[in-house]
Amino acid sequence: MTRITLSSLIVTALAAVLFLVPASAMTSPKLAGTVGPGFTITLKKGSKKVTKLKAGKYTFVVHDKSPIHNFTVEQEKGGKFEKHLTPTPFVGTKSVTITLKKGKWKFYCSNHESQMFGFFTVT
Ligand SMILES: [Cu+2]
Repeated sequence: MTRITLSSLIVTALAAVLFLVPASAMTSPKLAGTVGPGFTITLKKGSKKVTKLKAGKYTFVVHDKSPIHNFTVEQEKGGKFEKHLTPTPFVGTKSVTITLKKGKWKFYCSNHESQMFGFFTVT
């Protein structure tokens, strides 16, 4: 009887831990990235353009509206990180959670980097 109770407690505790992990990931603030359909790229939090953020986890919800563009995030100063959140032929919406560390960050389309880019600072 005691054994059954203990093991069921352990199972319950494990289940709680397993549920907590995705739950905490889902609570990270959302940033909305949009690229295309023209030669434009933006990153917003709510209705405001992102220029400064506190270090931490953020979920980038990227709306890629063109097969010729991609949405790439790179840490330029303070560390190394580079990731294509959406690849070039992809069209649609993707969510990617990234831990932003202190430094200067850039988001851009790697195919048209000289005209499609923006910066934000993480403090
Ligand atoms: Cu592009």
